[in-house]
Amino acid sequence: MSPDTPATADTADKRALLDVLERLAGECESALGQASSLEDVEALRVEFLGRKGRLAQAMNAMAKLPPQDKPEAGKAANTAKAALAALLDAALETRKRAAAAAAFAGFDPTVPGRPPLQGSLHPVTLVMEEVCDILSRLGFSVVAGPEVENDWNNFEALNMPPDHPARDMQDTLYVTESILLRTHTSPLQVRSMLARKPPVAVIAPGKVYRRDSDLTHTPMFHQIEGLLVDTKTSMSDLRGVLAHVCRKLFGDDTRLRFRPSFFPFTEPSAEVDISCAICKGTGACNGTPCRVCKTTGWLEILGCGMVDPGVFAQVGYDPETYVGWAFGMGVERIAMLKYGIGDLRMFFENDLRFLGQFY
Ligand code: 2NM
Repeated sequence: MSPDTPATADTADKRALLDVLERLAGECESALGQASSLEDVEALRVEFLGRKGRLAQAMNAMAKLPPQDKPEAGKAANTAKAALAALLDAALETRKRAAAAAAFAGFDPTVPGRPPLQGSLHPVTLVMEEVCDILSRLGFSVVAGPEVENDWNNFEALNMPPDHPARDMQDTLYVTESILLRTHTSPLQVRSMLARKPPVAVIAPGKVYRRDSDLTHTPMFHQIEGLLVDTKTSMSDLRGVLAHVCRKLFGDDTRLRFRPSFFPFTEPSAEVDISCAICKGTGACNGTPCRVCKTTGWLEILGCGMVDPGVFAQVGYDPETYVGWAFGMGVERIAMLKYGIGDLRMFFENDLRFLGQFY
């Protein structure tokens, strides 16, 4: 259109629309100059390119132009749209870069990383592994089995028929009349005898459950029991094995003392004390009374005995042919003595400051 062409209503409309389209990019650019955030840029994209935005409004006006004006206006609209899109995309990109740079401001990639927290074994686990290791080297096999047991494996086979008074001291959680949480690991020895022919030498570590809860008892604790059955063995073999285990655990100078005791599944039975690992059996440390052994010089550490012939009869071993011995110890108690832990509750509080101290 030359400047001297007379302005009709139609050409004025076209001129006005082309002016609007030509100004859009410039206006968007100056508005972007004030837009500092990603959200500001997005708002401008809606304002200029949105479905009801300023470009869309201009396109609506274009619909009213006479047909011969539409191609020129359409071209100008496309040019404006491309220019707006380029401006907004570029603005978005620079804001994103700035945000990323700000997020890394003050970040020093040469600073060494924080070391991950390294786990450690629970002192109860450590003692169980150590005792199993010591006895494995002597030829014992380590056995495992269910914590939910039947009455026969837990009591009857071990000379504790229904109503036997020894059951009172081992009350536990019953699942049914005859299914219960095992009160000791002895059912593992019963299972081993049923599954194997003598000679049998097994060691049974694991969790056990009793209705007991005070400063020195928890409803769940850990035991390790050992069993040896052969045609010829005696209490002196038992004593030799236990002396070896105790000296490995507490030091070569550890002395042992056997006291007569009673268990339903052994006869004779004994309780074993070791010389106090803290005061070396003297009852005092640097002139002050030993708190660990309460000045006696001895620490009770396990129970043991010759397997009662009645137990052999229950598992189908001929009591005239076979003899055997067994022992059992509480793992928490051993761990307390070995590591000098004063309070049983520490084992179950899961305080990492405590648990991280054992290797
Ligand atoms: C103990 C003390 C004495 C023991 C006995 C048996 C079995 F199955 F052979 F009869 N297992 N464990 C036993 C003997 C356990 O714990 C203090």
